[in-house]
Parts: sequence; structure tokens; C-alpha cells
Amino acid sequence: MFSFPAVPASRGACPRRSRRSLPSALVATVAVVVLAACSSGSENDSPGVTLDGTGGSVTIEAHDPASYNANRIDAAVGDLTVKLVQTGSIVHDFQIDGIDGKAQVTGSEREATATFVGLEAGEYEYFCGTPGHRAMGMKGVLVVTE
Ligand SMILES: [Cu+2]
Repeated sequence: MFSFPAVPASRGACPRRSRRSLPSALVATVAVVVLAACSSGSENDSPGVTLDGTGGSVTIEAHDPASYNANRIDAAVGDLTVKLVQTGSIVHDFQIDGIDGKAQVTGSEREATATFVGLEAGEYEYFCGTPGHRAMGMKGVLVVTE
């Protein structure tokens, strides 16, 4: 199902007896390595990119299959208008955890704008509400400062 690039090749050459006694802890470790590889892969589209929304507006891109072009947005206390731009054909949206509002794009509506009102200082998670996308890493942190 998946190759194990993080596992030394020598492990694959282990004699049969050691494979039989493979501790479950090692199996769990391998599973974690695979998960880590998957999640880092899904975030490759937005490697540490921060968007500046401190002026009250920001434009973020939605990429297929499930990522934004940034994993952080900085904003100021107050209102934030977010323009979501579609670069593919899958339905995506932009929501902020705990805040009313949603910008949604589809194959035919390539841009959508939403204004999130009265943001207070703090950190919020923004995400795509299309089923499965948030879990695939289509999310980021919104940092609101005074
Ligand atoms: Cu999405």
C-alpha cells in the first residue's frame, strides 16, 4: 500500500525469526512514520507561507485536491474580508472555527468572498468544510492581534 522511505533498507532484510517477533510497538512506530509522511505530503502546497491580512482583507487560493496556498494568516482585531480563489475544479470553502461566515467556490464560481466580523485577538483555525479536506490538512492558523 505504501513504501517505507523512513525505514532503513536493512530492516527489510531482517531474517524471518526477527520479523515474527516484531513488537507491536514497532508496528505502531511504522504507522506513525507513515502518517507523518502523509501529512507532510498534504501540506507541501503551503510550506510555511503566511498571508498578510492586517489591512482588513486577504486573498487565499484553494488548490485541488485539498490545500490552501498558505497555512497562516495574520490579521488585525476587527473585520477580515477573505477572498477565496479557486485554482482547480473541486468545491472548496473557507471557514474560521467558531466564527460566522463562509466563502465557497465551485467549478463555475471561481471566486468567493466573505467578511468575518468582529474578530478578537487570539488564534483561530481556518479550514475547508468540504468533507475530508480539513483532515487532509486543508487548514491553517489565523493569528489576530491588536
Ligand atoms: Cu477543500
